[in-house]
Amino acid sequence: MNPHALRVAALTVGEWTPEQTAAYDWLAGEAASVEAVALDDLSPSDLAAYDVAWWHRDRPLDWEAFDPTAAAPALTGYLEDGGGLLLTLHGLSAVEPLGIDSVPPDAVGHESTPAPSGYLVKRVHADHPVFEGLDDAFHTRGADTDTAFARYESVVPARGDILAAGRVGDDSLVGHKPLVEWRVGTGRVLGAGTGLSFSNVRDYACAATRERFVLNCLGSLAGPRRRAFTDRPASGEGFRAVREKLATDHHRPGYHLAAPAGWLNDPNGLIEHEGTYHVFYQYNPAGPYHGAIHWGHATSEDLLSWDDQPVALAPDPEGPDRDGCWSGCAVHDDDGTPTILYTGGRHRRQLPCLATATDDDLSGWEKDPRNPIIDAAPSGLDVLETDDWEAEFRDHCVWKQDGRWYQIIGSGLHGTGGCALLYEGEALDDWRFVGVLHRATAPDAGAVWECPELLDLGDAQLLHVSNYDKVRYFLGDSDLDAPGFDVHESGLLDHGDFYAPQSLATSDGRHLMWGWLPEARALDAQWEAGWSGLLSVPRELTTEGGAFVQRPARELAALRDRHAETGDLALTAGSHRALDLAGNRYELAVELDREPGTTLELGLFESPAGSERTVLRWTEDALVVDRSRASHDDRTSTEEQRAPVAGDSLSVRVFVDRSTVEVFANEATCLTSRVYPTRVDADGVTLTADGRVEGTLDAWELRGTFPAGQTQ
Ligand code: DQQ
Repeated sequence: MNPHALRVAALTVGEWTPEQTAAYDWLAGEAASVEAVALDDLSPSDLAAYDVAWWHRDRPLDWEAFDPTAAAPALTGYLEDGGGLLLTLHGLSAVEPLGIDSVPPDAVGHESTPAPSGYLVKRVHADHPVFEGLDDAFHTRGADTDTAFARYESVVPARGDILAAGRVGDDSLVGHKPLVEWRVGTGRVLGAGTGLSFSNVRDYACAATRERFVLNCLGSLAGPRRRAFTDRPASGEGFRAVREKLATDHHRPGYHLAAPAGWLNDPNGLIEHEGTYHVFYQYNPAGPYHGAIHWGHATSEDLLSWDDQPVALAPDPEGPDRDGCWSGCAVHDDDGTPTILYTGGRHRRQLPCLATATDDDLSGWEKDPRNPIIDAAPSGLDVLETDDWEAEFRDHCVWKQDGRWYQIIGSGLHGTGGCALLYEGEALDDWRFVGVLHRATAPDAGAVWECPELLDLGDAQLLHVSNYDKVRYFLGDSDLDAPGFDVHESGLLDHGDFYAPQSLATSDGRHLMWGWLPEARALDAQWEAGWSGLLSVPRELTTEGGAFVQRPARELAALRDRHAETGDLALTAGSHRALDLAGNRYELAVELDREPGTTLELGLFESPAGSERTVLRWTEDALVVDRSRASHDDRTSTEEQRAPVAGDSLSVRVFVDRSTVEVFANEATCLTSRVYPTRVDADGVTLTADGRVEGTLDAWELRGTFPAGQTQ
């Protein structure tokens, strides 16, 4: 709306401060009218004559002294009828007492920064009118300017959209959440908690940006052209709108599960319930970085197409999970009710918490009022204490055996390294520590074991743990009475970008595993992309003839679309073959024999001139992913990845999906890689060899499985 036509109610409690006087006086020179309206005894009709209300407050409000009983319903009524409210600096703290959000900002005070400060725009909100005419990162306040502030840091609002993070100089403060938008009826509330001083101005470039930004806020709140978009949707249509925002990104996966936007890490709570598969995942709605962890949720009938569901678990500002709902699992309890056991984080404690499903869609979860259900890490053990945590003690794998419940929890022991702690119980809320099921022995086993999981594969049991770097597996037999794990074989589940996997026990008796495929690019590249992390394709885990087998889940065959290549493959020294594939969404299946001493190269993500190219190389004793020329973007990893393979015969399946490559060699050795060619046309695939290679080759283009957010 034209700022010069704005009629603004300047909200106030008591006398205007010099800062309020400066702000409202400035606005009086820009808008049609600015009139003081006292909040103390506001009545519903008081705001009817205004296009927008602004509460700029540079002093903390004493809610003991100010009773919002009149103001709250009057403001709510005004908003529900389409009004607009801007809350700046400490005004942002009013969202809770005014009934706009149950979670108020947790960081309030005064600050001054050594460099200019302001806001860093969140990708999915880049087209929001508050950012009209502004850069993706903009400074509203000069260096060394003491100003009041209020923002969300450790917590996130329960329902507001976070539009931007913080910025100081060239540093991105992604964990700061100073700019939030709420919908109330047809009205809107904007909270802008930092970098807005009108009385203490020394940097005039910042002042001009600040004025533009505040006028944008007021104009967009007042105008009739309200943006319907939210990145915290509750319906399929809402999720589609979020995915559409990222649709032009040629690195977004087409058949892998990524969050609608924002951050995803570990898969959690995998469960089949009444014929539907449920995948939950560690999710941050505030942006594409790890923080304020919620449980995202997606469902599938076929393990291929996923439907986004509303967030299942959110941190409770009053609860033991205030700082995050960390990893855990889901089981059917003794009555058949789906139940989640997860790790709640608060300050320096991480402890087990329970939640029970309240519906069969698994969309409603009731947290147990007795949480945490285990009060502390076992006292008789020297459990590792770190700067962050009183005890490293998290992540859960729960199962029932011979009428008793068991669980293992990830931990670490001082001086020894990672371990999996065994508990047993009569019920899911009643646990007794039994002992250490298994602990690190090799020096590279890691200081802490995260996300331990124990699976019964029939011939043997599989214990796997994530050791901050890789996922180490042990094949053997567990003893749950005199706790221990007899290891027959051990290794890595994957030699590349694959972490914190979890498995689903399907009703047809299979173990399907998904891992988190983290980004292999810098945090600012992730912020720009607007999303981070995806889940692997599901892997079927078995033992055959005593050997551990990992192969792509059989369901994946249904993704095959155009059968682009089939038949014999014969290469000789120096020969070169380009495959008939395009679009970086495909599967290759190759069976090969080679003349000893031959190296074979599979070129992936090749640009037309070859300046960008990722190479999967079969060397004498390994499969190697060479990313040294994978991307012109120097914020992406060039690290070489290597998985051992022996002999001169190789059976390999490769799944490529836009920025991922997953290699299954000889149904046992996996190598997952993230790559980010800058060019959309970097989709060439070639084979070259320096000796004789013979075999068969099949290649299929794969269909995408998300209804929206697809680059075609
Ligand atoms: N991720 C979770 C933790 C777990 C780690 C936090 C592994 O529970 O230990 O997001 O990636």
